[in-house]
Amino acid sequence: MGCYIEANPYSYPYNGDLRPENTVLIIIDMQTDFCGIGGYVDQMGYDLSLTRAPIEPIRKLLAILREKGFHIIHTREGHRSDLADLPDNKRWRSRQIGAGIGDVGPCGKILVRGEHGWEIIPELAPIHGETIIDKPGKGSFYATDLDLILKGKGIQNILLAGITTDVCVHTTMRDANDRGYECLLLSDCTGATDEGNHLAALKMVTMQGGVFGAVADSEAVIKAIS
Ligand code: C5J
Repeated sequence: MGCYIEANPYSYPYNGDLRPENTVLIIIDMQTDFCGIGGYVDQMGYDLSLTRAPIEPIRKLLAILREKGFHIIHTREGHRSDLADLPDNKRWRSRQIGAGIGDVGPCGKILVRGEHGWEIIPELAPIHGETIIDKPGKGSFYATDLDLILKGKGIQNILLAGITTDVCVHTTMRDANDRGYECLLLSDCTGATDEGNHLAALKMVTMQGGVFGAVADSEAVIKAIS
């Protein structure tokens, strides 16, 4: 008998093989730049309550998964201080909306490694032994060693949390799915800069029998593993 999480459109994981040894929670980009006052998202003028909404649900789930020995990985989007890994068009677009990546803002240089805005928020800070992936792009696999690390740990199942649902979380989920990982998007542990986009991103996953995996909330995960 396997262990399944009640999810949409199917009970996750597809094969019922859900164990701390083969399952990771990936928490994507819970950085001040994406959910803190004066950060990148705030500078662009978006509603911070939307990207802050997942903080409490993630904090609760994280404590339980840590206690049960699940793998935990955190990611941070950010660029080298000399901006050598920042494409010109990414910088240009961010300047169009008044939050130029690499430019100085209230939290230091926007989306630059080592700056205050780039740090993971204290509520969800990684603890000793947890892997941190620094990525220059939206996806967590692009120009990182994430796949190598997941393979080395024997990971089959990925639970996805973090921000933003429609950008970095989705890009990571789609790529992970193509690589054969069994993915679950956590609806209350993710958030976007637009509520409609958040809901659309959740819905997209559930098409075609679960085209990128499945969707569930954190309570369903807690219930299944308790
Ligand atoms: C964005 C992200 N939205 N972490 N990054 O630019 O989703």
